[in-house]
Amino acid sequence: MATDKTLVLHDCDANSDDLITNLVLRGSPSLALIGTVITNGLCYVQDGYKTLRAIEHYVGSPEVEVGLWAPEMPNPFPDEWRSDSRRYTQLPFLAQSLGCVRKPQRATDLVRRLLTQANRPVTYVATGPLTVLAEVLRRKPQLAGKIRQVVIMGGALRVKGNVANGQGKVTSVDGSAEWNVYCDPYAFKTVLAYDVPIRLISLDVTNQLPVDKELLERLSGLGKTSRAAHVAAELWKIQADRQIYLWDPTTAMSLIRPDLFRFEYVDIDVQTEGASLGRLIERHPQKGRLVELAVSVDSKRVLESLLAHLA
Ligand SMILES: [Ca+2]
Repeated sequence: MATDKTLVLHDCDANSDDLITNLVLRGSPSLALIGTVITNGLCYVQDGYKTLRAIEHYVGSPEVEVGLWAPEMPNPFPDEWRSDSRRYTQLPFLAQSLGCVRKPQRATDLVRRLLTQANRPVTYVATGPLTVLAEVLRRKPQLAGKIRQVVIMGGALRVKGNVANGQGKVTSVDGSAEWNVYCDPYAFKTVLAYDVPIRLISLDVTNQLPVDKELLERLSGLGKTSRAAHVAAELWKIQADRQIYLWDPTTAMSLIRPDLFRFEYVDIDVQTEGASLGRLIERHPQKGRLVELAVSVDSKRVLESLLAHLA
């Protein structure tokens, strides 16, 4: 493996944008994806695993090591959204590839081993709840030294959140939290306590990047010659009736094209109780945990670059 490539571990929850992000991370010449973790966030983990393997086979990508986190989350995503992962397994073009599924590993075992074995620090791209990373660091804090940066899709700092009453089992929230953090705010809090550089791609920037009709049409066009673009178009078509954004792909693009983002260093904390459970709060300098927050994005160029990666 070329030593100039950034080693990447992708910790995801296998919804459409995670699976597309996984393809982008695999395809980027500057990155080397060493493993993938799937948690029971915005998916049912076994369905998510099957789909990830089927996509891998369909696009002809080399197998990566995959670990699963099967326990339920403290604040699960709505079943209605998680059921999308069942619908992906029924996509006709993936039917043949679904036969190629091997037994997965345990997420925490995989992350621990990959970080231990890595010959240089690893970039940990988290596009779901931080449950697995929190668990790994709690048990083996010295592994923090093997992490170059944790790049997280999560939070809403200067905009409102996307967790609302009436979504699944959610009641009594004030709408300030973002789903990935809300799903396991305790894990997020735990990760903040370790000495690892953190980059946050929050709703503050992903709100500028909706998955709209024009994007789907362009992907469908590219899908005539690119299997990766075909996968992206077909996965997102399943969610065409919901307002979704390029949450996770934007997070990957912040790694591949950081020049298209403007970052600020801010001190943050996370609420772990009450109606603002999972909300991220900015603190006065040195009163919170310093993170690198993306505060603006060149959304047009991020979109073009993403499409180029999928073409
Ligand atoms: Ca996700």
